[in-house]
Amino acid sequence: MEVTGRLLLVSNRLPMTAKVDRGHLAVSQSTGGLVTGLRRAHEHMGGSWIGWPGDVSRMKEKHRRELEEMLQAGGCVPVHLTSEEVSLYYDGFANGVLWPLFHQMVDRIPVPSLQWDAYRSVNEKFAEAVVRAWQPGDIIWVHDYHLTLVPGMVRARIREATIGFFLHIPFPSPEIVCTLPWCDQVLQGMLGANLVGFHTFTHQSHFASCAQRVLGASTSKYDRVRVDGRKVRLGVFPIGVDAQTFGALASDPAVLDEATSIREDAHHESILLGVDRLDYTKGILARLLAFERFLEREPQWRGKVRVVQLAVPSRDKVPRYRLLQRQLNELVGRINGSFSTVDWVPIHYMRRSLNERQVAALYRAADVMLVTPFRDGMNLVAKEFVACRSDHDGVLVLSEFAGAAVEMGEALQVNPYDIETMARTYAEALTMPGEERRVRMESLRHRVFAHDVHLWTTMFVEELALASRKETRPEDAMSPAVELDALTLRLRAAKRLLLLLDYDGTLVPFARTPDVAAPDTELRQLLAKLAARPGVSVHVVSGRRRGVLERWLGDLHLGLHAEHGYWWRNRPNEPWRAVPDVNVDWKPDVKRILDETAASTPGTLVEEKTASMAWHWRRAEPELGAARMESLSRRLDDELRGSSAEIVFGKKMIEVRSRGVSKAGVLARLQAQGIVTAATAVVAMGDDRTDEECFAALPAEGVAIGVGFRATAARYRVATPRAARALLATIANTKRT
Ligand code: ADQ
Repeated sequence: MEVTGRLLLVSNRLPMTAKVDRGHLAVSQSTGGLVTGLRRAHEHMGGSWIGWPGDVSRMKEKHRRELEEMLQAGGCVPVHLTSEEVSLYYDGFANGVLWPLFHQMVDRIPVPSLQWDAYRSVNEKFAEAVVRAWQPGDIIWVHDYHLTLVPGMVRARIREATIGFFLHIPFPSPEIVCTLPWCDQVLQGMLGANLVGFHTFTHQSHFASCAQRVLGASTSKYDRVRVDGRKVRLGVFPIGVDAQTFGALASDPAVLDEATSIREDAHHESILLGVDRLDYTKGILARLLAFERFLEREPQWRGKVRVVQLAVPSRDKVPRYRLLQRQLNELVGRINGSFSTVDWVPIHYMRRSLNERQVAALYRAADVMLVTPFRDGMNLVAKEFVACRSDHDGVLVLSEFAGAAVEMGEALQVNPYDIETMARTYAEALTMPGEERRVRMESLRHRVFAHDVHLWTTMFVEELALASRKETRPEDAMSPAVELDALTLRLRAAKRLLLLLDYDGTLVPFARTPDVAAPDTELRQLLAKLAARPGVSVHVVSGRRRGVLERWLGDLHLGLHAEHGYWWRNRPNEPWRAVPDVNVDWKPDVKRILDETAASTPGTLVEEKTASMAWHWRRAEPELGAARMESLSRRLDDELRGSSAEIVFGKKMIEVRSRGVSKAGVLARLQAQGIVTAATAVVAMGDDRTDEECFAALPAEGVAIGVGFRATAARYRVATPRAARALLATIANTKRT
């Protein structure tokens, strides 16, 4: 698909790093797979790259100006951060809280709210920069956990923007994410996008469950979330590496020479290689403990194998990273201390960054690549290693908890928490026959080259363009204001007007439990005002019990119809009357079934009424509630075959009611009572299936108004109870013409 429009990339860091060297400004391009992939899209599609250029506070004014010009020439828009912001937002919240939490390490809660405040305000800064740079037709692509709030903030300002968000790290299960006090805001922020991308389906499905539980969003097939009337697509986009570039690098004679000299320096011992950012999620300590165990188990390998561990220091302002550095030094010292001989040192630990050529040479020199994170979004090292092995040799040992494990089934997969098995796997890798190594590596290479970072970028951007085109925006789906204006004009002209109003979901939003949705003062005043208008009669038609309606609305001049019209009274102080001759023999059996279901589904409850019974699952765990609803409806179908009751599906509830009682019956009754005549303009307003029955029974000139986002036969639609009230208010407030 051809995607047109500029690309606005948004990431914490810009792809350029600036420093002043001997009085001159030096700007270097960042390398690395992700940047390479995004840079190509950036150049191809045009647009801007928005991000932090690093600390410029100590730069002279002239260097700063020079930098701004260079950034501008490279299509970059800087977001400058103070050192306090960097400390609280970047080191504090993003790397000190979200990073461990999303990698399932829940030990940073409670969190100082100062850090959260800084995170919010820095996200605000980024969002403002995006809004300033945005032009109609642009595609905005926000990256990673530093900027989860940006999509929502941009959406709030530019409703029609096309926004994508990609999470490069795992998204953990709801139990873990929910420990974050601001979890709802993080979710809302990410859901500001049209498309939210993850490396694996597990991350995606965790996110969907979380949106259901925390925000009450509805999801379907885990790849669509509906929230605030918007549809957000979720998708799995496993990132790749720039395989061609790595492949070419690893076949470069100079790189191959370097690989040869690495092997010679290693006295042709077998090499187990680790290449990581120095991060506690990467499992470096456990990897070395397993090596120690391997040397204990397999003494014949002593003197014949070494671990080369390259680790680039990272985030060393965060205390936990400094602790890891200390632990690693100690562990390497201990293992080397106990096993080294005069001419053999088991672990060669390099705490530094190497350039891509040097890393490629190491990949070529290694016999076994150890990629053993405790948790990792994807892990690019595993793919870079494979891309470099044009000799079709080398064994990859890969943690089953890296996102890469899903795609790299031919690797020897390990559980990094299981030291003993890891040690055995090292032995297996070192003794794997050449033919098996070749077969596994060829399959891995096929995939790594086919699914490279460029394909990843293209697929995400295309899917994003599609998702934003498909999203039915609330203002598109709902009745346009001009139509609603014309409608109110018409209703105002009617001599007699009957309003049949549903309550829950129509006049008030759904509450956590049915009992707490009492009308607020604004609603009571609105209903009173409507009912006071000459020629207007207002009837509330609800599935609720009559006692509740009487308590909440009984003093107003309204007609009330409870239990979908089974109980009714047209005026205050009139006695309630019931529809005669309704058979309720089915109730004891249905009650037993509903009670059993409620007992085995925590968070659900049974509501018993005179001629109906409902099972509510709004507060259940969403997946369990939905599954139980399906089995319950099958059970009830069997039970009620040929009986005098029927099943009605409401929102997060199933109701069984006696046949012959429905909201359509209310209208028929009012007609029979002469309250509705041919001259009456009838308006029915409602949000669920029971209201559809009433819509269907309206006279030809009747007006149906659907509330909310769902399929409806209503001619008019408004998005929320708030919008429904606004419409009623225009009828109540305006003078009759
Ligand atoms: P990272 O956690 O940074 O990325 P990873 O995917 O392994 O992890 O990428 C690390 C990169 O740094 C690789 O390109 C590697 O070559 C390079 N590197 C590591 N050590 C180095 C060293 N000593 N010298 C030079 N280069 C070194 C996050 C997520 C990952 C996800 C990526 C991309 O945590 O899970 O794969 O984003 O989405």
